[in-house]
Amino acid sequence: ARNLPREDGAFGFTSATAEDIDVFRSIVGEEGLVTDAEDLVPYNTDWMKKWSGSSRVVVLPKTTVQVSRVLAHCHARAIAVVPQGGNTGLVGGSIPTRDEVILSTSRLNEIVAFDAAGGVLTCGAGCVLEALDAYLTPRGHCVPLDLGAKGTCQIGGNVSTNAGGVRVMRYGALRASVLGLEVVLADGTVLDLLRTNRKDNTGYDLKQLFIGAEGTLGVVTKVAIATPPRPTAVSVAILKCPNFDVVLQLFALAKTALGEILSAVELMDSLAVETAMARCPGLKRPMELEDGAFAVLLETSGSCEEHDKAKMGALLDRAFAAEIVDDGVIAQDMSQAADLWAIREHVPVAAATGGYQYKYDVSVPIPRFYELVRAVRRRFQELSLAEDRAAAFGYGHLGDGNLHLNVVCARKDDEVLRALEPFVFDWVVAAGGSISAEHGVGQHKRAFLGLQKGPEALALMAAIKRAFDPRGILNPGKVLPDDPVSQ
Ligand code: FAD
Ligand code: S2G
Ligand code: ZN
Repeated sequence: ARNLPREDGAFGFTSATAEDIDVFRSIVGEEGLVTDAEDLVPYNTDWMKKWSGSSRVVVLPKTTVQVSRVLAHCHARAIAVVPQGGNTGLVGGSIPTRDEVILSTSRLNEIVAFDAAGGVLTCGAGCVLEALDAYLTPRGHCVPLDLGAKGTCQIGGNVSTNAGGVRVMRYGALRASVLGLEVVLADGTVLDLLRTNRKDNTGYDLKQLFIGAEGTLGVVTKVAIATPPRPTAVSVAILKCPNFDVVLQLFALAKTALGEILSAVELMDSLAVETAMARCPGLKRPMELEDGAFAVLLETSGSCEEHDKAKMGALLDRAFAAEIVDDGVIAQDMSQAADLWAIREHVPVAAATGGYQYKYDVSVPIPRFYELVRAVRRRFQELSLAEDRAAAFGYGHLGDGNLHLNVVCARKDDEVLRALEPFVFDWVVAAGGSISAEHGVGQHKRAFLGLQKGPEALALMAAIKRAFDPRGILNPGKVLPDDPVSQ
């Protein structure tokens, strides 16, 4: 049964039939299938409940061979497939656009090896990030990324979105830490790029194409990742700055005074903090923040408690003396450090609590980090969109110029969407930034990719897509502006 060609007339795909599901069952067993309508719901809906699919079957392979056989079957039958990890993505990349088969990596969750000397971890794509960090802790290492979704997101999904998070300042984007991948291509070919060498200059670095490809070029089944030594001394402070100009002064001072031990600089505006405090009970208020003030979370990660504390103390003395900071809290122990981080990590949770949210994860030049929030608020005023209808706030990874602009509304509001898109994307591109910093393109931003990438680049991406996935069955409707493959 072929489903209707897509609205945009592109190549339609075959819907999986009962016979196809029998084939899947013969490959992964009953334990590797979800077909019950109720059980399917969480797989067909994203974390923000903005996108929903109508997949009638989730296949959960346990081995690479099973992934290969499932894909070979789908490829032969022109059945579209959505690879899914922890389903915490925020651009609709892991949700079917129609009734595609969902291939979940959740059962590919074995640790394969850990080389303690080199700090290289090899594991299944379905390993949950937090579980990997827990595995590494007693071994004196840590995963080179940390994000609010760590309890659910999987390393295969992190690789496929080239996830950022709060440790990018220290360890760089995930791309830099991935040493090898095992990937299964759309036709079932197993591509063994699973190497653990830090250096390997032997032809085109093919693994890089899968990092950030959001499931459109292949299914990542194993990952080899460089894991840094776990810092033995971590200190966290939240400081209050009266305005954004002073935030920039604090940032410059922190880089000078803390140097190599500075591991995170996260910014929250007053509305971001107030939204988290109001919607997430149990958070401990760090300080009073009047409108227009900012909270800056600083973290240092080093190997000598005394040395690091002395550096943080010297920074604070200089910041208070220069009146860059007018209030602040330094965590006295790891539990208080966790309390301070909890405020930052709950901002997106608060944004998702109640009502509807419009989210813009963008890279902007650091000096202009907060300008977009002000421009959106001005635009809302011009369009008479009052704050109780559309509240815009800004927070994010100041250290690497990654702003999270969130607009929260009582409900889905097309007038607010029209006010935001393409305004936000045009503004970012004009500022020399990127319309997607770390969350990827997914369904949300594919129509705007042409603002960020020229026709030559888009044509080359389409050529790569056709080379890797000639029938276009992997994650159609995501990333590229139109599905470059048709029968
Ligand atoms: P999914 O959501 O399941 O999938 C993401 C994309 O990757 C989809 O396109 C999917 O098709 C594809 N995919 C998944 N697994 C595979 C695979 N094995 N092979 C091929 N393709 C695959 N992101 C950040 O970068 N930084 C943050 O700070 C951050 N904070 C977050 C905080 C919260 C509270 C939440 C809910 C999300 C946050 N995210 C953040 C977004 C999200 O967690 C990341 O994008 C994460 O990397 C997604 O991992 P996942 O396993 O959930 O992937
Ligand atoms: C973060 C999470 C989601 C958002 O908290 O760093 O990446 O709100 C974000 O953009
Ligand atoms: Zn983020």
